[in-house]
Amino acid sequence: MARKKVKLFNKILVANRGEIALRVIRTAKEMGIKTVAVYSLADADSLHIRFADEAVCIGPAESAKSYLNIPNIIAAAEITNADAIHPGYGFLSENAKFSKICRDHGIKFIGASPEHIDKMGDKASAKATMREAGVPCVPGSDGIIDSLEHAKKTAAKIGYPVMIKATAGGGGKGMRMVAAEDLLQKEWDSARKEASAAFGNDGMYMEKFIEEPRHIEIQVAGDQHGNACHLSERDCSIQRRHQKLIEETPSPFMTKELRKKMGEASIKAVEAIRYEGVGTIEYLVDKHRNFYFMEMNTRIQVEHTITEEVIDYDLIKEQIKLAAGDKITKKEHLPKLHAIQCRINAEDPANNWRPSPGKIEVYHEPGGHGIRIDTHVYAGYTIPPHYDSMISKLIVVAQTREEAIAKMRRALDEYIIEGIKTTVPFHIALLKTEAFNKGQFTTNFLEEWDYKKDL
Ligand code: MV4
Repeated sequence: MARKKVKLFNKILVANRGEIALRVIRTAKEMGIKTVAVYSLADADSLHIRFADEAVCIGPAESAKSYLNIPNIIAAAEITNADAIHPGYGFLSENAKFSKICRDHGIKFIGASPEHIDKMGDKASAKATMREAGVPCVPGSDGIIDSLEHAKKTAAKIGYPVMIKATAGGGGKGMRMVAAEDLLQKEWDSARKEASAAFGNDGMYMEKFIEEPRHIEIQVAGDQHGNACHLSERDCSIQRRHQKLIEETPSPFMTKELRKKMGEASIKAVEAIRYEGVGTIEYLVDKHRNFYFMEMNTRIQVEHTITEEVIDYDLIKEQIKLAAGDKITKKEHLPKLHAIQCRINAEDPANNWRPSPGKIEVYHEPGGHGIRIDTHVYAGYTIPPHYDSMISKLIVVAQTREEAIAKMRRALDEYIIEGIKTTVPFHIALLKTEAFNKGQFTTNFLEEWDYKKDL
């Protein structure tokens, strides 16, 4: 993807934990770049500390006092003489203030600029920017709606059902479907209250409600010279409460023509804002294969792995090279294989997905051709209760979708994790469903399938 020789960094501080911290450390090591791990007191036994060249404790278990503690992280970078910081995903990865503070300290933030984070973080203005760039968007309000009256007028114009969304939102918070006008006031008030409490910003916008959509996202990258490329799609339609559970590429719904259109729209988006680094453009795709811009993620994502497997690029390596000034020379990268990722969470799907932290007593990973596991856990490891419940990503790659599904089933059967509850039984059941095997699913899949009886 990026191809010119550039001066790389000497030392990268990884401002994250868990599998993604390890993921970044591994690539940095292969590139001959030194690494610094930071950790909270709850993570003293974590592998990212063992595999990094240096490690600095940045605070107590609570994220707010450690992995979100900007002064302590900057101090750790200065003490260790790190010239770049990789934020991973979550935590400070899309924090404009942190990106700016890194810049002000002469530390390269291997992520988006504060300007790009701000521009895409406000969803109504991100949408306006994308529409301007010629990216298809869901019909709806022109920006923020300032009153209930204005909301009523807009909804009458676009037609029910409508979706009201918080401009500071994303990931579904402060979002409401409204089926008819008599329900508008109630949903309007409750969505605004929720947005105000969650983000301190109750700005709302409105869209036509897209029924039974798919969530298909395009991996993109931009360099510091104005060039952009896309690396095809990922289908992330199967989610629970806006948490992705399984991702695959290519999407079983994709066609050559649609990929070309979505890829070209995504390149236009990156070029229009002169985005630098790796990112993802999320779309809703309706049953007629119309696609609509939803959001842009200005970070490396959990599911970047499946793109790596089918395009044959190390995206963390490309991200580091782009941050160092490397040039993009090829605009379009098409999938050569089929990859699927199951997120293994320490949660009990039979018990309302209750978190299940604790000690892993027995641990055995599947192996063999086409299997990849990205994880920080091991036998005897204790999962702390303070953080995200994802403990492992099981990724398979094969020539066809059918072979990838067969391989994933075999791998899930071999995956032994005892002492805690995990989402492994859920994935085993999911891979038996007719809908998944036929590739016929939408974002409503989990509401329609009574998975508890199949666990
Ligand atoms: C929508 C939509 C239907 N119509 N917008 C959910 C999270 C946020 N990123 C946007 N979301 C949606 N926006 C319109 N106009 C349905 C969803 C949605 C959804 C989207 C992707 C993946 C899973 C989802 C689950 C429920 C709702």
